[in-house]
Amino acid sequence: MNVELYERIWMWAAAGLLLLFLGAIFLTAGVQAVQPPSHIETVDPTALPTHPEFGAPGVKMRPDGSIVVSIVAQMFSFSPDPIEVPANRPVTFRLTSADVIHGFEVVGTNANAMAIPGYVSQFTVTFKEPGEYVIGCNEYCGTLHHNMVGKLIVKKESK
Ligand SMILES: [Cu+2]
Repeated sequence: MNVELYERIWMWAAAGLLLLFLGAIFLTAGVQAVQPPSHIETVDPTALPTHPEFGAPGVKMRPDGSIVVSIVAQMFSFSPDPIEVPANRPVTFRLTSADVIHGFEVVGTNANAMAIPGYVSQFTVTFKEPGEYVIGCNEYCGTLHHNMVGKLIVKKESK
């Protein structure tokens, strides 16, 4: 079979791009731990105010010293806000939405998940750098979406 030179070049270029994109997926998933939250847990979005956990969202410490933050996202805020967690300790975020799909991204970190009504998204991160971080909603959720920001305060651990 005779394949023209230019066609051959384009075929190799296309194959190269595919390999490059696949490599980027494996690199970010494996090395930088960018993974979709796969925690499948459901919750009734209409009954959040009386839910034992999401009825009173906030920061709690487990007996082993790790931190759990329960968060409810709704138009156009996050609850609690601000969120205060210690540095250098695993922090498990558990979030859900009371209305529509929202995003929850701690800007400048790899903490990033969707808040989906009816589901609990869960992920664990350890913040090494104390400071104030902006939490942004990165899913368009309505007319005031651009105002939907929160604050995360990572405090230096005092021991
Ligand atoms: Cu939003």
